[in-house]
Amino acid sequence: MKRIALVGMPNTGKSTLFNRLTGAQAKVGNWPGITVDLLSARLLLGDQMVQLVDLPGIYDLRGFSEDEHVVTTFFRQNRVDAALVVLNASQIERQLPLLAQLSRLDVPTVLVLNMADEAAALGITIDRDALGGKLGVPVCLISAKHGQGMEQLRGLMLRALRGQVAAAGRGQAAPLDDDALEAALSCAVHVPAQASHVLTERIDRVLLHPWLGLPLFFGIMFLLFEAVFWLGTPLQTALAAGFSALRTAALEPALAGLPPVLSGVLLDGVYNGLGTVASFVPLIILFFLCMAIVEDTGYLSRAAFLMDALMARFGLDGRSFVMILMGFGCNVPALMGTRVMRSRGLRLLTMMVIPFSLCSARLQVFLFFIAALFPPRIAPLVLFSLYVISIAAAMLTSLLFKRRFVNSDPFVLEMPPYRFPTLRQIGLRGWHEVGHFLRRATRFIVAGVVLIWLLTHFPASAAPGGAQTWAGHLGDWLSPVLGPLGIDPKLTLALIFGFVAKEIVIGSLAVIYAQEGSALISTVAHQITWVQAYSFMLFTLIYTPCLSTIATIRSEAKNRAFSVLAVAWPLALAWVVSFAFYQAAHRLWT
Ligand SMILES: Nc1nc2c(ncn2[C@@H]2O[C@H](COP(=O)(O)OP(=O)(O)OP(=O)(O)O)[C@@H](O)[C@H]2O)c(=O)[nH]1
Ligand SMILES: [Mg+2]
Repeated sequence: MKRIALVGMPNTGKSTLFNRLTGAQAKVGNWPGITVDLLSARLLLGDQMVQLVDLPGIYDLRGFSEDEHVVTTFFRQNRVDAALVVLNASQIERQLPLLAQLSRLDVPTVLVLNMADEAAALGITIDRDALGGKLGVPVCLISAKHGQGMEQLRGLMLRALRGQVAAAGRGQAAPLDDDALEAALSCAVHVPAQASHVLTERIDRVLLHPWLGLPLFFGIMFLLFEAVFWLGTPLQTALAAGFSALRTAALEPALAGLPPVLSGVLLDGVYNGLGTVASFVPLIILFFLCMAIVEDTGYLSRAAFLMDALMARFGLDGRSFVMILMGFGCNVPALMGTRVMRSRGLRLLTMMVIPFSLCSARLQVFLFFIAALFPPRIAPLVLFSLYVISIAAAMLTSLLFKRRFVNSDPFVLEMPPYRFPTLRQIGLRGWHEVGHFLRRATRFIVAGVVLIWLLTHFPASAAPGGAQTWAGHLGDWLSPVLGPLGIDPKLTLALIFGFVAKEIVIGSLAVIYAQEGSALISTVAHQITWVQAYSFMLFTLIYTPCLSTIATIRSEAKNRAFSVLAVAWPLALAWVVSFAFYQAAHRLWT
């Protein structure tokens, strides 16, 4: 199968184009460095199937970041039949030198000028034919986001595959040096003297205000979180009630004929576990929609800018802060996002702090315990305190380790204009994230929950869930370590499984207590105190987020000692923090 690659600078819309051409769902966002790995999908071009490959954005073919490495390795190891060089039409003067560099690859090239809509709005005019003539490659002007110019692009892709297109720099006599680029630009491109994004500048005058900027940023984030819970919590309660009703009305009668062991596994294990997790889906959807909006509009880059100076004191930079924010959704993509960093020290330090970000899976655990043990009036405050501790743990860690992992890369931030995501983009993104959450949740939960059911019900002679079961023994065995934190054997079991993925914690509690929904909440409320619950939440917040995080750290850092440190340090910190809290609070309040 013929192969076409998408190359270009970061944030020029390669993934948007990739999605538009192939119908795939690559992640898109208004932040340089969203794509960090190769992605490929097939598309029908004329009468042949072609493989299209989306690559991470690069500034330079000779660069040293992991992203650039991915791209150069790709070209070295794969036969590529044509390259689409995607540039931002409104920054063509700055981005065109990349085309000259790519001429070294010696593959038939089509120059794709994306974001034609923005260029037009800025009054930039580009004479395609003249530009193509000067550069010796065909040029097309498109808008991947809105779908303009796709037919023409497909036509050029076909021509490139038929060998009717030259490699960049081979189409004419003169080499593509600075003079040639200069000549091409001056005859084909007209940029008005004042080409600036007026709206973006106006908004930034407020949002990047020297002393209003940061308070506004935290205010906006706070309001977004409030909105998520205000809308999401009633939905979650309704869904949980629905699942319980379904169980009593339909499932229990239907399974009544089965042997008790089997109906136990199915109802108390699989159904309770999945139902309890599924009821959190509306909250998770809302949460990711908010993240998508913050990311897609370009506000993330402003966050990086606003926090850069403060983060530097902790040995990090503005990009690390953005990765920490992304980690609030899921730690894994945030860890991979560190590939844009050129300094290895900075990258490792950032990877060390990202796992403290309170991700959506942990959020689900906290919402459950907060609903069980704290009055609604102070619930938002309790949750807020956990976010504060999440950031504090990250900052403490970077302070402690910044001398070991030194940042050697002063970075220049690109500030993209504000872009408003289309409904299609938001929908795709939300769908993608929820699919990811559900796939993870079901994969881990079904296996985990069945295992926990077995552990809490065997040997058959023991009372279910009692001290004589295997689970009881396991809890006892760890009680010298976790007892001083107020974490009882039942919670211990949930923590052990939570090591695999936090999505299992609530599902496993449903099995351990043989309850679900509101009944589970009230059982937990009767069996533990709020001090124990908070201690448990602290531990859950700080220790290893999940196996996937560890695996990602291992594969990204490519260093065993670092991976061990990245697991051991949070475990130790979690123990110390929970211990200190429990011992103090326990004496004061109970
Ligand atoms: N106005 C406008 N915005 C676009 C267009 N194409 C993409 N965008 C926006 O540009 C931003 C970057 O898009 P991506 O597709 O993630 O860019 P990328 O080149 O894959 O970026 P990296 O993966 O970081 O290298 C997103 O906010 C898109 O919505 C376009 O034609 N017009
Ligand atoms: Mg991309």
